[in-house]
Amino acid sequence: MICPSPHADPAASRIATDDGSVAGSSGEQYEARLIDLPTIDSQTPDAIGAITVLEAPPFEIKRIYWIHGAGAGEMRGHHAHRTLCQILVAVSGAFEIKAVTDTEEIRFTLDTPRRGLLLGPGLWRTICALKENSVLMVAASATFNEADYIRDFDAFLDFRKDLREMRRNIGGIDQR
Ligand code: T46
Repeated sequence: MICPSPHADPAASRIATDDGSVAGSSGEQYEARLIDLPTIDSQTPDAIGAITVLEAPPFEIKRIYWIHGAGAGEMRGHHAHRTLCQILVAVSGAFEIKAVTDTEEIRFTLDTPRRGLLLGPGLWRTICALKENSVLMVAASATFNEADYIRDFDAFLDFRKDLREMRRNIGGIDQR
């Protein structure tokens, strides 16, 4: 299943490594990384399946929602968030997530409930279901607020530019 790219792929497009490290080719660090979630597999013949735990995430969870009912190849997202942090988990099926900056696109595949994708603010994202009836659970740092969305790609590029300038102005402490 190939998910269509919402924008022309930036030249530096790359696929996230399995350990989730996502330093871009420009050296920029993104708040987008895969995290292995502790999983307890059944140890006895009478127990079923496994339990995966999302515990003490790096932000306080204010909202949990799940995306379901998408057909294979169908896409959502096409926006960025100004401040929202999220952890995405494909609790069933599989998704491709693209996180886009002004210079790069990083692709993640979520195909196990044992792993989550931590997505910070300031990243344009698209999500694409890779299988029919996949379910994506999202834990978010804030309640729903439309004002936190950037839904226009040019406005997103302006936002990234401002962010970059702000970071430069604070003395290069944070080079992300
Ligand atoms: C994201 C990707 C991964 C609400 O009223 N409350 C909610 O909590 C949510 C999440 C959505 N909505 C409404 C707002 C829109 O009218 O539902 C409609 C679709 O929401 P959104 O544009 O956020 O849907 P997606 O699937 O494009 O994006 C979602 C997340 O919202 C978003 O933060 O990063 O999944």
